[in-house]
Amino acid sequence: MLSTIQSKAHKVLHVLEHQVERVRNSGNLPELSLTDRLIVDALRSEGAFVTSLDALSIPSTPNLLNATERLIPNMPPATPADLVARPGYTKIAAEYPEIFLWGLEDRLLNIVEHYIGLPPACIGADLRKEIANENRHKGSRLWHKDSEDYRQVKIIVYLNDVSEDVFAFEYIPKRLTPNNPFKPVYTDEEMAKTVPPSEWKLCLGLSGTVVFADPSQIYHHGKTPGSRGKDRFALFYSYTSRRPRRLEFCKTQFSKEGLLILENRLSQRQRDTALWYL
Ligand SMILES: O=C(O)CCC(=O)C(=O)O
Ligand SMILES: [Fe+2]
Repeated sequence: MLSTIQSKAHKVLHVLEHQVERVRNSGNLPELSLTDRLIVDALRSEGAFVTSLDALSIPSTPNLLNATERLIPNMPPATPADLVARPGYTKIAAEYPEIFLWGLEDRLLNIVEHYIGLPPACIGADLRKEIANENRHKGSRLWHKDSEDYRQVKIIVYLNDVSEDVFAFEYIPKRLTPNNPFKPVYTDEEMAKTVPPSEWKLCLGLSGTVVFADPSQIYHHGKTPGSRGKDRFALFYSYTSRRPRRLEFCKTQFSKEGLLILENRLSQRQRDTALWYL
């Protein structure tokens, strides 16, 4: 009983500390262009924003695409559960550093910092091949919210065209997202009883489509088109604050060794963002 009260008090205190830190940091936020401000505003109101690599025009995008073209033919096979294949964070940092460096571009960090309200931590940079099959009830294929921090940003970059018959990111807009602390995950059938499918937002788009989302604020999942559909290749960049709600969970998403390989190529801000807990 006492420990439950203590743990609740600890959580409330942590939330308050975040709020105070956000107010303190509000005078230090970097400049944002009008278009980047639109992304931050959409994250606040809708919980997500869809754009493209072309529209973003990040300087290192050609290096990123060059690296993903080299990596995709060398992806490991899917996991035994046949859900997702990923090369591993250390491999990305060591052999395809351009992938990680893209996620540390100043423009992206500015957007993330404005939204989170605090200097960001990059807790993962990942290339995933999601396998199209009938398995709808495992891991991130179930509707869920991420729980690493109170505010998070995920940047998802599609590396193949994603139409109705391809694995895709789907979310519930923030104003409709269920808020039941006792129900962490929903199947499609359960979600349909709570939010009508006509309100679900399926993110489709050509290769190079970029989705910004706060996965801690909106219910979302990876929608499999079934075994007759097509797999999806996508990059996933993940950001939290540097004092996240679940520190241990954040630390395990990126290998220390992988990050240290890159240390000498990073600016001070990038180092603080990538090596925040070392
Ligand atoms: O695969 C997807 O589109 C969703 C993955 C997901 O839920 C996440 O990365 O938080
Ligand atoms: Fe998620």
